[in-house]
Parts: sequence; structure tokens; C-alpha cells
Amino acid sequence: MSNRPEAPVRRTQIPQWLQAQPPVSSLIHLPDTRLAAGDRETRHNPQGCGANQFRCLQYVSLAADGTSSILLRMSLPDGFRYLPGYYDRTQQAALVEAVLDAANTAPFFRPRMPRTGQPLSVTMTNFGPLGWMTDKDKGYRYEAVHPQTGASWPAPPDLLIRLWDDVSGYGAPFEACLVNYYTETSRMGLHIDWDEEATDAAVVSVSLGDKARFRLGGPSRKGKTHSLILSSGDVVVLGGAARRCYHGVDRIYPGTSTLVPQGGRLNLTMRRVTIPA
Ligand SMILES: O=C(O)CCC(=O)C(=O)O
Repeated sequence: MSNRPEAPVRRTQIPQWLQAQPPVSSLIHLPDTRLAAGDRETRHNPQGCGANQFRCLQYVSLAADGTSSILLRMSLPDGFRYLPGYYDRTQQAALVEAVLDAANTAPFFRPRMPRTGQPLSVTMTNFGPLGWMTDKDKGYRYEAVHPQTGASWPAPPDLLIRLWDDVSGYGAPFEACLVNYYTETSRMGLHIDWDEEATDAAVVSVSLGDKARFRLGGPSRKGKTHSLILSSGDVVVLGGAARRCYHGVDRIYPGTSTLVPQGGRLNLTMRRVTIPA
């Protein structure tokens, strides 16, 4: 990580692709790091930072007068995008309602690890033509039907379809949206999403409800990791090199949100599974 003092960044230096990004209301959920109206997220990769061959990613608050201040600087893989506060409270509530509706026909179930049959600490369901699941006998895979009801997974809400179109950069729709429900004791160990054929497509993830500590490493399980706190409404994109990076959730902060009626955290992860024809 570089400690080099940063010169102010002028608005004219913001690359075109970034100016097209939706404005965000906050950058990282630390106290006193709110953006003023007109501010934007920017990313700056001045040089590789060494660890796991990551580049240095920084979140910069740009004021209306063109000056900037650095809010967060971490060594993160290329293709990782953090879009805090992407969804407002109304949109978050609509997504929770869509999940609860879906659970009427595709109830949450507890997946099990391949071979050992060890239960995962999250429960899950899916939206879309395919759903991710795992059990003792057949392991990690995508299935077109719910393991208990035998019915197709429910269609995803339009908000998620729009999100994918806006941030994935992929020319075909996602096929699976895995919905994980975390209670205060749930965790998700470091893993790479690699059960898809279309590993060139980004994985897009939405956080709803209680805050979580998200951990991101590199392509090696043993490499250096960083953590960031994800809050309700935040979106994370794992594309490019980040698609091959280990990640997981090592802590839920209970009672930090009132969004999910019974408390806890929902995470919605969209993936393209098959290679488009
Ligand atoms: O809950 C999260 O933020 C991450 C979920 C995840 O890594 C996964 O479903 O593969």
C-alpha cells in the first residue's frame, strides 16, 4: 500500500466510464465519511501495490470545487467494485419483499457440504432459471428446480435485472441469483465462485439488512486479505481479476438494521452460469 501524499484530483480528470456511474451517498460506512451532494466515487490505480499483485484502489470524495480527499485506500484486485448505498431504503424494502414472496414457493433450505454432509450456517433459496445448491451426495452445482418442492425457482425482480444490466458489463442476462440468509452466528468461509462455465462474467452481490464484515483475498487461499464492512443497500462487483479471488463473510453485526423483519442479513448474488450461445 502506498503512503504517497496525494495531489488534489480535478473533476476533469475523472475518466468517462466513471462519470457514467450513479452518484453514491456515502463511500464507506465509517463515521463522518459521507459525500456531499455532487460528489462521486472515483478509483485511482497509480501503481501495483504488491500484495497478491493487487492494484491500489482508493475511494476519493470529490467536492464541487474540484478538490478531493481520500476516504479509503486499500490494496484490492482489479475488477473489484464497491458501490455503497446503491439502493435506497425503499428499493431495499422492495427487494426484501420480493425475497419473502419467493420464499412462499421456494422456501429457504439449509445446504450441506459435499461428502461430509456438514450443514452450512446460512440458509438459502434462489431466483432465476438456475439455482445454486449443495448437498452431501452431489455437491456444489446449479439446478433448475428447488430441491424440496421440485418447482422452478421464482423469476427475479426487475430491480435485480436492471442492476445486472447496469453494473455487470456482460452482454447476456444472469441465470442464477442465490439468496443467502445470515443469522448473527452465520459465516461464509473463504471461497471462489467457480461452479459456473461463464467465469468471464462478473459476480454481482447485494447486501440487505444487518452489516457484515466481508473478507477479500487473492487468487491464493493463503494470500493477504482485506476486510470491509458491507451495509444494507451496498453492491459489490467481482469482475476481472477479482472474479478469481477468495472471499467470504466472517462476521454479522446483529441489530444494525431493521430492514429484514426477523433481523439478520440477506445477500443476493447474481451469476451467469452458462456460456451465451
Ligand atoms: O454474503 C456475501 O456478501 C458473500 C456471498 C458469497 O460469497 C457467495 O454467495 O458466494
